[in-house]
Amino acid sequence: MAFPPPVHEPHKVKTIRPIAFPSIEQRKRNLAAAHFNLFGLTPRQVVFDMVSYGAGAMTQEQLAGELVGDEAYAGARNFETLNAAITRVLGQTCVCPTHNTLGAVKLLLRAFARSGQSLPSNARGRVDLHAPRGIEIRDARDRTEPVFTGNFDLGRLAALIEESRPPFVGAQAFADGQHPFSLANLRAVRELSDRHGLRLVLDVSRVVENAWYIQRHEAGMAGRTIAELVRLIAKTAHIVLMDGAQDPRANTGGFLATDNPADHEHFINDVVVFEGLHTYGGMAGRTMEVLARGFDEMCDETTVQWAMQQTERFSARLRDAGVPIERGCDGAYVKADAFLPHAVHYPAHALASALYQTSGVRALVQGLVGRDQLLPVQIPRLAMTSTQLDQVADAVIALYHQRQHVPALELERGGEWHDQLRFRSVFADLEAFAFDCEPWVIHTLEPIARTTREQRERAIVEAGWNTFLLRSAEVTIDLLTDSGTTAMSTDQWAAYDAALPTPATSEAYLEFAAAVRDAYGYEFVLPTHQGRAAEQILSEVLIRPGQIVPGNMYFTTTKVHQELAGGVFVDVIVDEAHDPASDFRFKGNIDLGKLDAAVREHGASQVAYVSFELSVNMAGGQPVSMDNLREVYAYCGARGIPVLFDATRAVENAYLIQKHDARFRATRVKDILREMMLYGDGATVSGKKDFLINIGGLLTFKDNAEWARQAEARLRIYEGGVHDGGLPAADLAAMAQGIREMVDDRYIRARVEQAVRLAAWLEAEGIPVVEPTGSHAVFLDARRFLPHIDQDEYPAQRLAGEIYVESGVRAMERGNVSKGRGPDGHNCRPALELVRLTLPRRVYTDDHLRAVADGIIRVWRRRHDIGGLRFVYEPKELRFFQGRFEPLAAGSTP
Ligand code: P61
Repeated sequence: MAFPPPVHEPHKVKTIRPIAFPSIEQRKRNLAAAHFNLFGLTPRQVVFDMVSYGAGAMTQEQLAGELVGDEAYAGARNFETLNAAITRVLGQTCVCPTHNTLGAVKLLLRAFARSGQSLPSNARGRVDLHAPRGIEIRDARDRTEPVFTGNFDLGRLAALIEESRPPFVGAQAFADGQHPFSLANLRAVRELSDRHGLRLVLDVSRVVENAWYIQRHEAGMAGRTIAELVRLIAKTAHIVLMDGAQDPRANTGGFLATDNPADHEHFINDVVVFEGLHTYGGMAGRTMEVLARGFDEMCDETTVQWAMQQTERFSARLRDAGVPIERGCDGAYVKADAFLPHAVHYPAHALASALYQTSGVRALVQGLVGRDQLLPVQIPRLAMTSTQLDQVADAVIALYHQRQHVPALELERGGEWHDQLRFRSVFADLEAFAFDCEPWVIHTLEPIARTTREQRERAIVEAGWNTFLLRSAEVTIDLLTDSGTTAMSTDQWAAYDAALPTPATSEAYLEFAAAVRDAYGYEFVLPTHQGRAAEQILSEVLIRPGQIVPGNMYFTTTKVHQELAGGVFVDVIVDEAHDPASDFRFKGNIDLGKLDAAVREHGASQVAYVSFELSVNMAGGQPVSMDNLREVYAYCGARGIPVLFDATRAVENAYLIQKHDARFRATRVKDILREMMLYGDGATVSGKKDFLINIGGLLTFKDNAEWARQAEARLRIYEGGVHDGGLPAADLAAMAQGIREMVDDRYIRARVEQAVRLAAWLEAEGIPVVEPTGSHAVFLDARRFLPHIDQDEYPAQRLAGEIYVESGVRAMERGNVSKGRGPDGHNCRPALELVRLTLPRRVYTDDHLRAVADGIIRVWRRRHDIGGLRFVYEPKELRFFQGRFEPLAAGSTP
């Protein structure tokens, strides 16, 4: 094979669409209301909508294109862009735009065909459009061809042409979604058409999939790129037409294109009657931009390989389980009559209803009634993860195992088209299928860097072996941080766009304050531009110079602000937190003995507050238990010591309580969080984590009006208005929506369990990671990974660099370099010498993370050849950000 299959998506997730998960009771009600015809269901009533048409994910370039539609009536620049893209990709120079593919078919038939004629074709799907016009489609497909099942039977085609003198020959790339042709056959069809003076009209809506098939299976084509093949296919026809909602991943749009100006003239004179002007054809300017960008992107080799591999894997999973299917270029087409032999009438509807009842998956029966008994289970292009697709396949398989219980449907109201049908039925006792996957589908995606090892070797040297100094354009999978790297949801973007700006009080602020009060139960809400700003204000309000601030392990910015306010940080975290091999479940806990000792030594009045971080970052994302929260609060309450949370990752902590504390297993994360917050007097939050946003922070107090007053006084001079904290209303609105989304049980489970899976893959190879897996990251223990490197030669820093060189994955050192030097000028040599692989929220799939694991496993296998580093440039403060190093050879340690 010329192109090895990619092991993960060549893109990451940019924005997501949340999925609804209707309960089985809701699904039954919905089914009854829709008369057992899934056409009547809306997307919010389904879990996965398995249709490819217009449901694909866009790239960020396409999304940007939506906003550059000039929406001119005449001579739109967007049409020029589209025309150029079509010419570049397909080759045809004369383009006639249409509102969608139906518009293109309409113009084509008006130009060349009339009622009573017949058309030879390799596709039956188009029957739906031709039969009502009195034009008959004559099947010319070669039924004996095993591989290129969309090939024309040339003898039959010749006979049909002789017999009925058709107006043109109609061909479809990947006909009906199931039947690809070979280039050789298409060329033979062209020759035959030319010989008879007929045009070959080709529907290229799924040309990319057909090109992939040719690349894979046609002799001599393996070395051709998808782009080359697409052009060869398109240039074989006299006229091409396309559905913009297929390969170019627009949500509508279409066109006819040709090199023949006379044919083009036909189309553009008719387009004004039915579609719009010849320079927009019934499309919005933005649609033309999305389409044009989709054209340029659709032949991207790796993306095509990835999408087709997903399709193959999906079909194979079903076929291996015995489910009767036909291959589809965009999914699997289930043979409903073989699946449900006892449902004689409308088996596809019976199957679709049962699948929806058991799992919430919608597969749609469309078009004219009576064509075939196939139920297409199509994959929306690039919108789903492999984990999700595996589970959709499993849902179909689970139904297959209980197929004899699926009831037949009784026709209540007939019709010619599937959308008209209504049925009556009963609900059988079918076992439900429960999804456990990302509760979103991909809305937009962002291409990621593809680099060679040589490029990465150069990049790491240029970055002085410091991953902070790598350019993101050089990074394939970026696990530097989960801070501000979230993929926002479409609901967040909607709120962002709708927010009204003002330097006074915005609705967005009121929404934000309401969301915070609902999530935490605290009264006073002060927005800040990010977490460290809240930390500064809190420290200034609560710390008197000379006071101590006991806390469960330091965080860099938190400690800096406590010290700037004159406080002294005292670490009171449990000892287990410093031992990466200890599997104690709640390593974030405060050791009450240590806390009591500090209070006794300094006196309660000398304790500013207890700084209580949830899901402790520097310890490895380790949670605090509910009991510990309660005990610390009771202890402090009795002594008049305030408890202030760093609630940056409080939701993740709440999830780990739900998972590991049997008493909370059935409690929603939202309720656990509320209970946790009872045991504190206020909190700072870096919103860039839990809140699912890219910028923002929060300072909040439970009920202390005086603290709030003092904090507001500082907010005005440091940050912005008291009702915006320096954030635009738009960001506040997105943050308010993020706060509502963060406590969704499915979301937080999917997020934290991703880290658990990554850690398990590494541990299976014996790679030392911090136990137990934390909430937001997997931490590699560099001391045990590279035991031959002295800590003063920075094993974690080197390991992060090696991981980048090996795999293009960026991680962060959290060890000797980060901790810095003590007052005596020596390195602190902290107990934890770690590399953090931090997981951004909703951005990477399990396939990305599998590739991360495989890369680290390769480093592990050559670990003995890896040496340390030495500083060549060392800043005084926070040296980990800007420091530069050079490598030492393995074994050079004195
Ligand atoms: C991170 F290398 N965290 O984990 P701000 N509290 C907590 C945080 O995790 C946190 C902040 C407060 C980052 C970014 C970061 O030395 C570093 O919104 C528990 O970033 O101001 C931030 O919130 C500060 C990375 C920060 C660092 C400082 O990647």
